[in-house]
Amino acid sequence: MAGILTSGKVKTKINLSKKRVAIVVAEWNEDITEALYEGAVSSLREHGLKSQNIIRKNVPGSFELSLGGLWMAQDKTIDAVICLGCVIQGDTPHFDYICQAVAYGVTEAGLKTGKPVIFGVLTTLNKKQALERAGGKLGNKGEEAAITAIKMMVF
Ligand code: RBF
Repeated sequence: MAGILTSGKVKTKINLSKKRVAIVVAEWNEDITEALYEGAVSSLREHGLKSQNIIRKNVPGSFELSLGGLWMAQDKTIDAVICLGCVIQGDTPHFDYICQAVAYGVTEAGLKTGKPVIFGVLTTLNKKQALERAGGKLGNKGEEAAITAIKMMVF
């Protein structure tokens, strides 16, 4: 099955039936990350990926997405990795350390392996902002992460 990829006004027919994508999901703020995961999977399926070619792995928190993402990107059978997490600001500077580390780690995983490793991590000031971006009024950032993975796979 071929999907249609839209970029600006350009629509491209793509065949992604042989592509394998790993989705690494952080368990912290699980209600949010599950919604991001559902969005990513439905978007990949819409574009023609087979369900058996979408491989899910869990990590405890967003901080662990870097290593989980790297491990999956090192798998020769995987074409792209999507890292999904949600970091919500608390009363301590922990938020900044986690956000900075995961942004750096996800970048590094992609550069080290030469594969798309997508940053699908919400970094919000509160739960409301996260819900709005996980299937709420501002869409689903998991879906957007999946489209980014597809665009990079067909680069
Ligand atoms: N992980 C998240 O994915 N989102 C969070 O909002 C989050 N907040 C945390 C706040 C504190 C104070 C701590 C100690 C950890 C938090 N983590 C969070 C977990 C973090 O990503 C990681 O799993 C742990 O720090 C263990 O390395």
